[in-house]
This record gives sequence, structure tokens and C-alpha cells, in this order.
Amino acid sequence: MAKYLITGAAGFIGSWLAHTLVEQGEQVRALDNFITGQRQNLVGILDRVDLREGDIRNQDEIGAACEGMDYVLHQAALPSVPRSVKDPEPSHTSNIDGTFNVLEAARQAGVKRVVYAASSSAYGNQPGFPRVETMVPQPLSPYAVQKLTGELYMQTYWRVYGLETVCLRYFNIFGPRQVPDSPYSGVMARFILQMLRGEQPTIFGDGEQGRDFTYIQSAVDANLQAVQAPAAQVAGQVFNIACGERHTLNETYDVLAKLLDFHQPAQYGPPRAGDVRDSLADISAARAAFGYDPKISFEEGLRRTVEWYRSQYTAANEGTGV
Ligand code: UD2
Repeated sequence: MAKYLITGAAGFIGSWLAHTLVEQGEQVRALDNFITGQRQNLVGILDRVDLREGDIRNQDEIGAACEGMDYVLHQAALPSVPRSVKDPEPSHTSNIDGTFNVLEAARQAGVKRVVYAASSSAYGNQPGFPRVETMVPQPLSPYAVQKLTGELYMQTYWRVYGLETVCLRYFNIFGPRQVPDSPYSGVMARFILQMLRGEQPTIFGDGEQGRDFTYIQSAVDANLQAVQAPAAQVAGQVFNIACGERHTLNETYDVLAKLLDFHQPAQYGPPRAGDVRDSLADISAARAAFGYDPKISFEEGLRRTVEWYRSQYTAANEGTGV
């Protein structure tokens, strides 16, 4: 039985990892500062995780959390491109300083491997699709710079200290438990909640921007595979984690509206500063290195996600849910 520290374990991706690892019988230490993470996300496994309220910005707290761990799945971050554009300092501190603290703590604790939640935003708007890891990054927003800086730190800790690190560049991960009601929520969760409430969603720009929307299960699988893969195949490397398909926002809106029996058209607003126009990944590197294979399609992922939010929303309205 291996010992895993999950940073950001009460968040969307972190909590999925925590549930999966606990169900597989692994030992999980769950660290979260509960700023964007929610205890609710760990219901069902709270008695089986070593839950610690702590912050990656605090060296002592992350230092203590890393002690005795075999693997660190570093998911803690302050996400969102628009949040970082509006107010860059808090996300800078969490995403760059926090990631540095995680690496230092992992190095000092003798952790075997760190897997890092990197972001597809690194590619920016350069020409050439699909995106391949060998492309030179062109970040467009503070968030993209921060996540990319984390990658560079990860790679440097491998080269300089021999700490095994793997960077997974997530492409717009969606699914149950993503926060739906913040102005900084991912578009999928936000649109689903708005449609459930009968509110008219806003598409920023013309809606023809494309995303490689990826169901959460694929991100979970990638993390577990990246932990197990031989170091020679993954250490110090960056991998795209995506579905390998591009869907426009207009198209996504229509699919969601159909699934939710929602009949209002979208309203359109100005494009968001720092927004990437198009996103589509080549996932062959992850396939070759650790057998990554996104099993849940875009459509099936949407169905599962809509069903989950529908059940939560219905339960909440009946006073039994969250
Ligand atoms: C970026 C990264 C993603 C992840 C994420 C973390 C890219 C291509 N993707 O996601 O991998 O790191 O950051 O936060 O950089 N939108 C609307 N209406 C809304 C909300 C969003 O039209 O109410 C649009 C938004 O302008 C964008 C698209 O939907 O064009 C997706 O936005 P998002 O915030 O879900 O994710 P994005 O692409 O910034």
C-alpha cells in the first residue's frame, strides 16, 4: 500500500483522486485550505483519509504534509484565467510560490514522485493543431504563466535534484463536483447550473472558440498511470491530457441545452481578456509513455455530468441535497 499526498484534495480533481485511491485501498493524506475546496467533496471517505487543513503557501504546513509520503499528486491551485487577469497576485502566490513549496517539501521528505496539474493554457494562440508538447509555450494570461512556471520548476527539480516529477497538461477537465456557481467556474459546470435554474447563459465572444473538453475520469486515470510508469518514460516530462477532440462553445451549448431540455438561446458578450481561441491536443505522447486512453467520450461525459448536477440541484430544491 503506497502513501499519497493529494494537495487540493477537497477540490474538483483532487477529490476525484482521493475517492479513487481510497477505493483502491491506498493510504491518502488530503491537504486543502478550503478556500475553493469543499469538505462536501470528500463525504463518503472522510473516515478513511488523513484530512489536514493546510496551505501550500505555508512551508511548515506543506512540509509536515509531505513527511512519510511516497507520492504527491499536486492539484492545489487557484485556477481560472479571468481570475488571474483581474487579480494576479493571489493566483501568483498559490500557483508559483505554492508549487515551489510543494517541490521543496517533497525533496526534503524524500518523496518518490510528484505529479503536477499543469494547464493547456501554456500553448496560447500559436498556429498549429493539434497541440504537441514540443511546441514552444506562448502563455497569454497570468494563470498560464503561473502554471507554466510550475512545469519549469518540476522539470528543474528532476534535472537538478533527481526528484521524479511528471507534468500533466490538463485540457479543460469537466465532470461532477466542479464548482458551478462562481464567476470563475469552468464553463461546463456554469452553463449546466444556469440552465437548471432557467437562467440564460452568456457566451463570451462569438462562441466559435474550441476546447478539447476532457471528462474527469481521464485526468484521474492519467495521474494513476503517471505514478506507476517507469521513471525513464515519464520523469521530467510534460504530457497532454485531453480527449483529442475539439468542440466549439456554440456546439457545447446546444448539446447541453438538449440534454437539459432548455429552450432559450445563449446571450453573447465581449470575449474574455487572456482567453485562448482554440485548443486541441495530440495525446500520443501520454499514450506511448503510460498507456493513457480517454475512455469516456465528450458526449458520455456530458451526459454523466448533467445527470449529476441535475440530481444535486433537485435534491437541493427538495432540501435534502447540498
Ligand atoms: C483554461 C485552460 C484549462 C484549465 C483552466 C483552469 C485553455 C484552453 N484551457 O480553461 O485547461 O487550465 O483554464 O481554469 O487555456 N466562457 C463563456 N461563458 C462563461 C464562462 C466561460 O463563454 O460563462 C468561455 C470562456 O470565455 C472560454 C471557454 O468558455 O472561451 C472556456 O472557459 P473556462 O473558464 O471554462 O476554461 P478556459 O478555457 O479558460
